Amino acid sequence: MTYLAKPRLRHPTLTQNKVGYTRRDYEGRISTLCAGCGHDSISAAIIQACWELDIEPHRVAKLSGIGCSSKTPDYFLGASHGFNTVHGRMPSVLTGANLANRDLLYLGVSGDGDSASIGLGQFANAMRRGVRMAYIVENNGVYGLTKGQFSATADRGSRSKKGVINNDSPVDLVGLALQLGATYVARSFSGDKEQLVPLIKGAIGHGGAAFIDVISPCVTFNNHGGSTKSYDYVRQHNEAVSRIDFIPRHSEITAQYAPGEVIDVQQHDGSMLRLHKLHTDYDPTDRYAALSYMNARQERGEVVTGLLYLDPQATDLHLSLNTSDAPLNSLGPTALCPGSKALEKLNASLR
Ligand SMILES: Cc1ncc(C[n+]2csc(CCOP(=O)(O)OP(=O)(O)O)c2C)c(N)n1
Ligand code: SF4
Ligand SMILES: [Mg+2]
Repeated sequence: MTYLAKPRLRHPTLTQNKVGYTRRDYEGRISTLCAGCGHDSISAAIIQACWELDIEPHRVAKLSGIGCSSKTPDYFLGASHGFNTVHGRMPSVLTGANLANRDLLYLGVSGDGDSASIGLGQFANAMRRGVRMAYIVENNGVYGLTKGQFSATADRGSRSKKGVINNDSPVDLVGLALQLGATYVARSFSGDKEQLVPLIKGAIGHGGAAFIDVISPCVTFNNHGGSTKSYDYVRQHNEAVSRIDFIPRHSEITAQYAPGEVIDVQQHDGSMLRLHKLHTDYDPTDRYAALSYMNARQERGEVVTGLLYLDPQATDLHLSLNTSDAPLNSLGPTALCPGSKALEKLNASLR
């Protein structure tokens, strides 16, 4: 048996959100991952974020590749659309689905092997083209599913469980996302739900390519001394540059702050992100300053977390391609096939 269904029995007094669902309605099957795996905490954060956002589960499409991380969509949002694609190919399948139906909210779930090794080209192009989605990489520095080989995000000098030293330079997905044009870039830690839940909410409400790199320790293959993706290492080196409050649409904003202390950004869906700067020298609206700050801190072994970059004017692929507002499956024959006269006109324009 490869999965375990959850019993449907639920307590009648469970709190419901504004659309009438309990938190249980956002869960999936029982996880078969190793006990203590960071990925399960990320699933819990996604469940929490979607429940608090009052999202109707059928409005979400969750897509993933292959890996322990890519298995996780089975463990949350059991009533949503889902597509477990081929290893490293989630971004292109998600792009196609998104172009066919922009009404859904897209969650791309991937691993460091899935996105930084085999799927690096796919990751890069999804970021570059501004595909609207919340792209979450559950980053443990190893290929967990195939028994713990170093992945492309493993830091140079880090040590495997068997004592092998990694001599290769790491791929920094956050740095790449910044360079390639992602308009919402964050890093978090699976052990910090307080930070992760608002970051996921912000990514879901964002109007373009939103990327979150979540350090997510693999307890079975990469949680020892010498690993830079272990619980201990990340707890000791975690340096948060910002804290965000997610303010839902139509909520009253009451607290006042001194100028420079917070940055308020209106999101695509009408919600507001209030960014509290924890480091005064960090500017999350300047892509290149953010990149150089991150590089400098990374050199010192720090794991910089928080909302690292946000473009308040984000746009997405639909805008640049001028696509139909309505999902393709809702278009009638006349819209889909405008007839021979329209075809002649189009051909003439291309001669
Ligand atoms: C085309 C292809 N190549 C290789 C594999 C074998 N494979 C399965 S999962 C995986 C790596 C998964 O690593 P990651 O994405 O980091 O996920 P994790 O298990 O660590 O969460 C590999 C190499 C595969 N399934 N398909
Ligand atoms: S092998 Fe690692 S990544 Fe996979 S479920 Fe176990 S702890 Fe998680
Ligand atoms: Mg991995």
